[in-house]
Amino acid sequence: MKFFLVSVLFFTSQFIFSQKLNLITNIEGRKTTSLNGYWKIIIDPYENGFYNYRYEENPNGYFKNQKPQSKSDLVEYDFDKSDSLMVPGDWNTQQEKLFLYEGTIWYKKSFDYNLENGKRLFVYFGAANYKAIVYLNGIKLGEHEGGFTPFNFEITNLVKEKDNFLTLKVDDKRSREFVPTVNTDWWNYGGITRDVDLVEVPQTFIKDYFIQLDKNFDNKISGWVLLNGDKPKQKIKIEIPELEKIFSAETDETGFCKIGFEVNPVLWSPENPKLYDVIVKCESDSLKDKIGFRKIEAKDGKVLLNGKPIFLRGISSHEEVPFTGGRSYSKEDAETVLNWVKELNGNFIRLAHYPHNEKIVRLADEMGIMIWSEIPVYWTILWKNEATFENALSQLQAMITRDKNRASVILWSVANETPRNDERLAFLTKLIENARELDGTRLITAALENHYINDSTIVMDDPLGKHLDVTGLNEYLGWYDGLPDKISKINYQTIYNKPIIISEFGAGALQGYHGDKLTRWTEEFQAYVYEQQVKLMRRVPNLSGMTPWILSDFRSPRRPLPGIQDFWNRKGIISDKGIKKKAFYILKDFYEDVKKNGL
Ligand code: GCB
Repeated sequence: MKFFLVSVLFFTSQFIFSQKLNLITNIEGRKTTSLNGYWKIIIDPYENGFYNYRYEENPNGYFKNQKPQSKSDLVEYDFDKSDSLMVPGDWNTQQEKLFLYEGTIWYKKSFDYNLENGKRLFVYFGAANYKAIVYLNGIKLGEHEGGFTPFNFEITNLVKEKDNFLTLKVDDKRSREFVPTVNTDWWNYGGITRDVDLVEVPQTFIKDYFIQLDKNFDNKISGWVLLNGDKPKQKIKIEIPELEKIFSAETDETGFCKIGFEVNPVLWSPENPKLYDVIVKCESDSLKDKIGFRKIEAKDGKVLLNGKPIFLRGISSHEEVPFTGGRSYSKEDAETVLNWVKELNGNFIRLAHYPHNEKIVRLADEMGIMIWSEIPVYWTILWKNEATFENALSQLQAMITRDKNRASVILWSVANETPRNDERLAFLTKLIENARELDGTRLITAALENHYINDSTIVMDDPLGKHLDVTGLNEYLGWYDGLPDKISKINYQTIYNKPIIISEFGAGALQGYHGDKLTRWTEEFQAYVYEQQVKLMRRVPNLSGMTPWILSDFRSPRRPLPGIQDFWNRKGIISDKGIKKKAFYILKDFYEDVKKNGL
């Protein structure tokens, strides 16, 4: 009875999260109509399309898409005569005049849709940076904050057969209370940056499900299914044809049902990234996914994959388009990035510093590359502000909701390089508790900072470490912290019996710039830092993985140095044009050695 109560409480909270977030998952597996392509836009730096001259919300804003009804009518905008931008896509790299723009742009897309009786329709956005207010046919559907997480709205009762218009106010102005806050080391690419889809579902549909290997058993799959609609109580089935498995159950009056059944799957691993077709069925809906089953644990200072210690040979990466720059969203870009990880002899990627698009996560599932996924709780956000916490929490919930069935994701990270203080500890501890409650099958981490106890000893003793499964550590020995010669003089200690991942080290180099190994910005300097760093890695206690900073150069407003940076962070081991620097080969050789001989 007690167990029953605990599990009811646990799964009820999952259900409440899912309802609150209202996010539909596995969009790929559903009937969709893409709204990608050119959208009409109006650049609105003063937000005239939203506020009147008294700075009150205008009920007749641009979202009404008005046209003069007579020759005397005054309408001071016209979407259809305005410019266009490609969706998905950041606006900064599409028009020169928008390169440094931060503010509001209105988007409009017209479409026809023939919705069959008894079906429901949602509009789903992969992401829009930063704040989006969405309207259909002049009526507000809702708002979303956070530039890297998906959101959707139901439009069943608003959609017409002809001439619908979807309007969005997208605003990427930075603000102190946002997540991230005003100061980041990456470009604030604005716009509708990921796919937009119309998603058609039956009256009662499978909204979400969690189907993963049970963390306590190797031969049990457990989780839950959640239906949404007017007939929530239904018979459901989970089928895994290749394992000749059919599991049946029934949802309750809230559409929720817990699942659990025995199976013997081939376990997912980088060497054999086995995915199974999994079919989730209810009486009114059916949905297919491809899911891998694996177990990830942290024990005695080691990370274990399927019960065996594994070293995470990784690299960090921003969501920047390879070869040209701009916010990346496509499967082709994801392929380039993950193939580079493979070429490095890697098996792991840190998707920094925010949730990346779903395509790269799904591709990593197929290619056998493990993922560290994180939310943009970066540097110094407003730890005491309730709204900032709610915002961070909803980004965490959305990240977990979208990717919780992906075997590749092994780590959820709640923060990067945050200062040690009580407010931050309280804030992050609450996030960690929430992450565990939503997904007990993965490890929780955060990228922490170096703490010296004398000139040559650094100790991992951040109080947050107590609450994490894996302690991430960013260090810049040889770059911000001394010259490369210093690296060999440093030793690490930890007060935690937990795995350490060196989540960043690095050095900047302009590809093609050569000199001696102590001349900054040369490939030789960067290579020297890598040579010394890989030696240091062998001396870090409990080292279970590393993700040096960073795979490719990426745009950053903090990096103005003419002729060298030109607004690019040059710590990539691959240039912004896709050319490998010397350091790439040092890391590649190190990973080859670790792969063969261990650390
Ligand atoms: C860091 C940050 C990362 C920066 C990097 C740098 O510690 O975590 O976002 O880009 O340093 O290049 O300075």
